[in-house]
Amino acid sequence: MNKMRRWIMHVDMDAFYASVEQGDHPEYKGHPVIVGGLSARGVVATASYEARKFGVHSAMGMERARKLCPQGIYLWPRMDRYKEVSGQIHKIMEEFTDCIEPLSLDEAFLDVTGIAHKFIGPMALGRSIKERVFQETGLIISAGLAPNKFLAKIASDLDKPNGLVVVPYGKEVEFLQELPIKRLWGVGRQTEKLLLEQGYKKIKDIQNLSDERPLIAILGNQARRFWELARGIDSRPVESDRVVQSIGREETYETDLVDEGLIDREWQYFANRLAKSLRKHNVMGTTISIKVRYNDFLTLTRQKTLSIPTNREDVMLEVARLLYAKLGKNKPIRLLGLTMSHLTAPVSQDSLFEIRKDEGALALTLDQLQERFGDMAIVKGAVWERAQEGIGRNRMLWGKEGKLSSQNILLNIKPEEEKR
Ligand code: TTP
Ligand code: MG
Repeated sequence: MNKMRRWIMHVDMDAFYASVEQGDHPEYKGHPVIVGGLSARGVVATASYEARKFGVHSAMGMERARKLCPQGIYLWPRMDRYKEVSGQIHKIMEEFTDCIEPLSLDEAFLDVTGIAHKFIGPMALGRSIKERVFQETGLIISAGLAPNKFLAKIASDLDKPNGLVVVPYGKEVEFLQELPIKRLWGVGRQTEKLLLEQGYKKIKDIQNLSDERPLIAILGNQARRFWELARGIDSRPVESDRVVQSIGREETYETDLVDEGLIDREWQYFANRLAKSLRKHNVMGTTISIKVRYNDFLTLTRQKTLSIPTNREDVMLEVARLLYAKLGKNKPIRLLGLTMSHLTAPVSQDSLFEIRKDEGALALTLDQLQERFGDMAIVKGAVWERAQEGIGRNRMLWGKEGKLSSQNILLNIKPEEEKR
C-alpha cells in the first residue's frame, strides 16, 4: 500500500444490541431477537438479522413488531453490557491505531494511514481488524475502507451484514455515481425533496455539474461542500479528541400529561437532574432549550441563550417555564425535554437572577450527599415526589428496574473542532 495515501476505516457492528444478546445467550443464536422498550409505547432499538426478515426494524413500534414476528425473542436493552462490549471493541481497535473517533456505541472512524504499509492492501487490513474483533468478542463488524470519512461511512453500509467494502483511490466518482442523493451527508428529507424536484436523483446528477453554482439556490453556502462530496472529496480528519456539546434530558410518557401542575413538576425535575449532570461534567452552558411533543406528534422546540453561562437549577427552571408558557398550547403532552448547550468551563459568577449567594454551595453539598446515599436520598420536595412516581409511571422507553436509566440523558458529543 502506498504510504502517503490516507486510509480511513469506518466500522459499524451488525445488529449490535441483538448480537450482544445472542453472544451472551447462545440459545438465542439463529433466532429472531428484538431489543427495545417492551412497554405499550416502546420502540424497537434493534432487531437481529433473523428478525429483519420479518420486516422488523429499528424505531418501529413494539406492538407492530410483535404482530410481524410473534415468535421473536423480546428483550429490554442492557445498556451497561453494551457499553462494556463497546469498550472492549474500542480496546481492540487501539491495537491497530489510536486515531479513533467513536460516533456511537457501535460505530467509529479509524485513521489507519499509519499502519497501511503493514498490510498487502486495504482489504487485508480490514479483514485483519474484523477477525480480531470476532476472535475477542464473537461479534461481527461491517467495515468500509476509503480515502476519506464520507466514502468509508457509505462503504461500511453497502454490504451489511458482515460487509467489507474498499473504495480504491481513483474510483471515488464511480463508486458514488449510482447512489441516491440522500446518501450525501447533510441531505435531510427537505433538501432531498428540493433536489429531486430539480431533477437531481442520483449522485451522478450532481457529479455532472462542472461546479456548484446550479446548487446554490437549493443548498446555499453548503452547495460547494455537497458538490465536493458528490465527487468523493472530503478532507475532514478523524477526530479522536471529543467533547460533550450538549447535555439534556427528555421523557416520553406512557400517559399523556394534561395537568399543568404535573407539567410544571416535570420542569422542576428536569432542571434538577440537568443541573446535576452539568455539575458532574463540570460544565456550564448558555443555551437552554425545551422540547414539547403533543399527543398529535406536533413537536415544538424553543430556546433561549443567556448572556452568561450557568449550571443553576433555578435559572434553568425559570427559562424552561418561560419558554413553555410562551407556547400557549393546551393539548395533551406526550414528551418533554430540557437541554443545555453551548457548554463552557465553569465560571464563578452567576447573577442573572436574584438568588441567594450560598445556593451554589448548597447544590454541591446535595450532590455529595446523593453520591453517598444514592440518587434519591436528598432532593427537594417536588423533585423527590416526581422521582418516586417516575419509578412506577413515567418510565422511559428503556426504564427498567425502577431507575431512570441513562438512556434518557442525552449526551450530544461532537468533535472539538466543530465546537470552536
Ligand atoms: P445501528 O448501527 O444503526 O444498528 P444495528 O447495529 O443494530 O444494526 P446494523 O448496523 O447491522 O444495521 O445502531 C446501533 C445500536 O444503536 C443498535 O443495535 C441499537 C441502537 N439503536 C437504537 O436504540 N435506536 C435506533 O433507532 C437505532 C437505529 C439504533
Ligand atoms: Mg450497527
